[in-house]
Amino acid sequence: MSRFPNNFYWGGATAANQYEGGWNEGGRGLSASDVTTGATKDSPRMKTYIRKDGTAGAYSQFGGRLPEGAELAVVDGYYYPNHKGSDFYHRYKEDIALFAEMGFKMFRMSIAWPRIYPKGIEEEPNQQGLQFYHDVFQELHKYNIEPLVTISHYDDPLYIEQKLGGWNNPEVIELYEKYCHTIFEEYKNDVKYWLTFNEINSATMIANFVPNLPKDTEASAYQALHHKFVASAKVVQYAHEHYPQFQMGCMIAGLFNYPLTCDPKDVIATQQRMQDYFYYAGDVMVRGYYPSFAKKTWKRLGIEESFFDKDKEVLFAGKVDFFTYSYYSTSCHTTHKDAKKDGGGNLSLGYFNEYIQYSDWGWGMDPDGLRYSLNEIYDRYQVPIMVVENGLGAIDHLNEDGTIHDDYRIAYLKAHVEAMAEAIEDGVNLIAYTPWGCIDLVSASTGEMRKRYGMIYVDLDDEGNGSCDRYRKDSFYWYQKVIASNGENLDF
Ligand code: BGP
Repeated sequence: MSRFPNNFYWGGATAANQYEGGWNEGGRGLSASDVTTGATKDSPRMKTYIRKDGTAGAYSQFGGRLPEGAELAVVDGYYYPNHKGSDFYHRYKEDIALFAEMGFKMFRMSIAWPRIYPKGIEEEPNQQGLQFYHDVFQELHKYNIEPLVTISHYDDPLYIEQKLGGWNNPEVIELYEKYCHTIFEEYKNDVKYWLTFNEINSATMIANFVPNLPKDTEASAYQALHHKFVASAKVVQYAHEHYPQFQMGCMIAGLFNYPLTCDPKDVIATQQRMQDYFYYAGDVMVRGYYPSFAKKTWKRLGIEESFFDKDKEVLFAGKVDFFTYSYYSTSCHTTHKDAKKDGGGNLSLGYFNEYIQYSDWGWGMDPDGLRYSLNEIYDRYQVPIMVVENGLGAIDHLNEDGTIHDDYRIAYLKAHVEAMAEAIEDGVNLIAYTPWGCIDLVSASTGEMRKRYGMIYVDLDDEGNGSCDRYRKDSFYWYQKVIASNGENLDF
């Protein structure tokens, strides 16, 4: 008998900005990822712009600034990997057939807001954009694959970010509501599971990414985050009222931390870090109110409590139905200044853990941490959980005969599937597993193609060269067996 429930959703996850492509087709508008260049793990991605005098330039997305009067723009001479992604826009039928061949029960994808409302402000939605996702959902249903749709995954319309001041402007809440009302009505018969924002808590980690971040920049990130919480709560409430068949979820970046030592100071520092980075957002979205420790953060940042309190009722009325998170790695935290830092990467910003292995991109690989985090989350929230991202970013080699032997990826995934089975035995109500980048796609942190997560290989390199053809990796056949046995046959 399987340790996974019978109706467990096995699947895979993607996001439009990294996978879909077709950036200037079908009436789609621009998003910030369209003006973001490729990079490597050691050099930051850049955003490109045109100055008032017509000259072009670029600044680092970690701490750089747009010069006065300049406008973000696509500039000749730069390469933008997200423009093409993995070309799902033209190849969705082929890809969905491959997902079906693996036995997927669920497919996580996102809708690109600028494909529906190119600038975010239009009165009427873009019909071609609406039609594209109808076609995709139809194709998924042909194979009985349940879509799990992220409404906003790193691709708000550029116009909103650039001309309206982004999420710091409370008017954006209404634009987001309009977008949601449109897609809810349009896809009410196609989509049951929705996630309002991808990794909404990443704003709370901003001080970690940007060295010497000014306090007012951090404060404004928390204010923008509050507007996202309000927007999410409003559309969750709206969905519950109008579409009782919908299940609405949150999506939190799962950076779990351990105390580096048993020094009680490390334990407390780690607890505070988990509160700030993880539970701050989870509590608002699942419990419907800010946790008690939030006040300390607001005070430190000099934001009046009334800024948050005024929306108390809205937040409480828009509690989500289920909890989802991304889980790749864990990190350690300490107050001991001489401790060794861990590998880096876009989420791994803590201290080195000698008990776990690290990937080529410096992400700690820790399947036990998945079991631990599932238990922690379920104890706290008591709602169904989905692990909607997990996986190993690694370099793969395409052999002449079209095979890809990715036993390292199988080992990673196998250990994490085992950890989930253990968590279910611990009593956790886990209902879905959609590993990240089930098909190779552009890395969010580095813009690389060579950092591959997929069970399906996409023949494209970091400069966009290649046939873009798809190949089944060894992990494809392994995952097929896992799904067919409902998580019992993990051999390879
Ligand atoms: C998460 C994002 C994804 C995805 C993943 C892997 O933070 O939600 O969009 O990209 O991380 O990260 P990366 O692509 O940087 O390896």
